[in-house]
Amino acid sequence: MARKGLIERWRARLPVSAKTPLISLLEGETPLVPAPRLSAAAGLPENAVWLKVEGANPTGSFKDRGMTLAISKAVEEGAQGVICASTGNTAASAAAYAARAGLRCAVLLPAGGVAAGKLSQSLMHGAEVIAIRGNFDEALRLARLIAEDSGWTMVNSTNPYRLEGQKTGAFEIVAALGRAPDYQFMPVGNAGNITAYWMGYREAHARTQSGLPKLMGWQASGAAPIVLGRKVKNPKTIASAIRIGDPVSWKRAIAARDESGGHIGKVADREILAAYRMLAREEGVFCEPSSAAGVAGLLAWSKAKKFPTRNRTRLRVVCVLTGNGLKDPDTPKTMSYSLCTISASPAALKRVLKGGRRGR
Ligand code: AN7
Repeated sequence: MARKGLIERWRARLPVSAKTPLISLLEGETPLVPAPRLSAAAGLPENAVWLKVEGANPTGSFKDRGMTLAISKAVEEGAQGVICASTGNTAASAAAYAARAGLRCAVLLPAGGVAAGKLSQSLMHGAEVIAIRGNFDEALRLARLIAEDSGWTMVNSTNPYRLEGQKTGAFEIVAALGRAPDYQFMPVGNAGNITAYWMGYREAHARTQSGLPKLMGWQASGAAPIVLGRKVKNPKTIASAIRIGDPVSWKRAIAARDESGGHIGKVADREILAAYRMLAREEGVFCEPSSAAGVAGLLAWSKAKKFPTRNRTRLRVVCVLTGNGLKDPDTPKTMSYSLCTISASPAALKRVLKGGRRGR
């Protein structure tokens, strides 16, 4: 069957009409991959944990789900250009979909705070890339201020179409598992995605009684405003995508947490990097550090013995891996890995290979 973009696939459940132009790069329908080794590491049955690999979207992150709708509606409404502040992935996605639509696109990035791949994407797609001497929260305030009185359409998650598009992740998971999972672990930055998934799961449940997961959101310890209950002025974490101190969807994330009976917690950078490496080495899935925050949360939750012990054979747990590991080529270089340079001779190569495989 020919691949469809997500607006076409879920048209009846999205705010579009026959007049809405379709700006699509055939996003969505990302793989839901079983994770037997992660299941075992979490002390759960082999078939419990599944990875929603959002890095398989056209620009390499979940942001494409919201952007196809936000840019399509911006074109329908006659926008001249779109603007966003971003820790990188929103910018990369906005730049690509705006290029596709022939719209101007301005992206405001925290100077020095964006992974190299994401910056390259925004530049290559022809966005007007503006580095702000400040953090993401300051860049977002600036973008909102300017957008209000200058006719640029905001495509941050303050734009309701972004969350409408992102809710389709929940529809796909329900379709793949035949029901909602019992738990969903995911990173939380601006808190748009956890809000969108809760909308999606509730809508799916209203139609087909598919059940509702407990939503388990994870912030980095140095950037955990929702956990601390106060804004964080200088958020710090190696996971630059979720280096956010004043999330836009703060209240709605708390509602999603409480209505679902879930939890929003924090994990240390050390735990994030351990999960990032574990997924790459043992599951063969390379996500970006921020995406690994949700997996670190899963491992912390199981270590604290918080999963019920009954009915484990039916337990289904989804981790949303929000972005592709290739976005961030620099973080792996800060970790130990095996790279040796030898002369181009068979003897030298044999000597290296005789050492045997280095352990995990
Ligand atoms: C890989 O691109 O905020 O809680 O400006 O890139 O919905 O914000 C990115 C966030 C998780 C957090 N994982 O999602 C941006 C931006 C990755 C991300 C998040 C982001 P939200």
